[in-house]
Amino acid sequence: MEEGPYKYIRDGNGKVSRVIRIGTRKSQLARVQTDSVADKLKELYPDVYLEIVAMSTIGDKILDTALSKIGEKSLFTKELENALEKNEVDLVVHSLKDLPTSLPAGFTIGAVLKRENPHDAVVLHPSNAGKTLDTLPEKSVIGTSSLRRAAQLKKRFPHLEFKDIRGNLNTRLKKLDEKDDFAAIILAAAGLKRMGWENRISMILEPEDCMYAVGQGALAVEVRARDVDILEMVSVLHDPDTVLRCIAERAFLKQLEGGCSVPVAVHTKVTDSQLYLTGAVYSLDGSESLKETMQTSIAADEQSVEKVDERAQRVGVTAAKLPAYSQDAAERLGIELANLLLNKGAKEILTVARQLNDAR
Ligand code: DPM
Repeated sequence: MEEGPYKYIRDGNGKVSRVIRIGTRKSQLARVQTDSVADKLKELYPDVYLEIVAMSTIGDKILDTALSKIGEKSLFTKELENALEKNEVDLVVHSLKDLPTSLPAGFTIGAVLKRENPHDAVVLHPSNAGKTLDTLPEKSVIGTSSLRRAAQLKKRFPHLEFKDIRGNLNTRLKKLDEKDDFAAIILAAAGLKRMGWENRISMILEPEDCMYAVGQGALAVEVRARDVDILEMVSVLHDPDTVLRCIAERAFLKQLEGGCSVPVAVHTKVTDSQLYLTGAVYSLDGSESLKETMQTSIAADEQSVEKVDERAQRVGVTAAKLPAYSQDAAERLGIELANLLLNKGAKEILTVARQLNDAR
């Protein structure tokens, strides 16, 4: 067998292959997401041996506190990164929106897969079938512990009340269906779809009502930044439009110094080589907000295709095969939009939101 930290397997003919180990959280959503990436890798690399290693994270263990209150940035990622660091696993599949805009040194996002529907969805208590957020009775309680969702929806639907709901998707649906605490809950459409629960979506929230979180709906593959073999292997999973949209969104959030505990929302689209980014910040009750849109060309000039720095990271993402020009343009767009909002007072709104949330 070969030396080194990796795991190898010898088949019946004596051929030695490296085993690629994929780390995942134990929740059903994490497993489904990891399996979908494993299936794609298996298809692309039929000779590779894949092994899935499941573990619990702090975020899975603390179920009674709102995410935004825990104040630990790498809630769902730390244990998995420790395993990556120790070569116990070679790649980890995450929801991109759970990954901080700056990863700890030594790690990078080696692939961002094609985005699912990034919007939020309403799931009604069975007794409210046929209703919408507009027609739910006065003071109906909506479950979400996302400050972003609550801020936008409070403003738009002032007759509703918002309360925290925690736990993984299975737990939340159970809390909704088996008790009478909530009239409806708000969840990402992407997660519901991946769980096979699309039939529970009663409405998808349009950007006018609720814009989505940075990176929402996209899967990310995190790897050791120095592991060029694995980086090369997973890089084919990158979806170019999704990568550019998410670089712009993450650059926006990073420049605002926001995390998962501030009410920041985005909307992006790519058409005719133009990348559009709408970004917004909100006070906790949504009464104050700042929202702007900017666009940039992401068309890479064939004549001037620069030499790509294979190791370059932008907001944690390594995409060596995508034109550096396009990635730089996307990153600049996010930074410039954030600067525009900061000039209009975004910092004050977010500082107050953070203080009020800490005092809750
Ligand atoms: C983050 C937030 C939430 C998750 C905050 C936000 C939702 C928390 C809540 C950063 N991570 O969205 O404003 O509703 O209390 C999470 C989900 C998914 C990834 C579940 C969901 C699945 C969808 C995806 C939790 N992380 O948002 O319904 O892949 O984007």
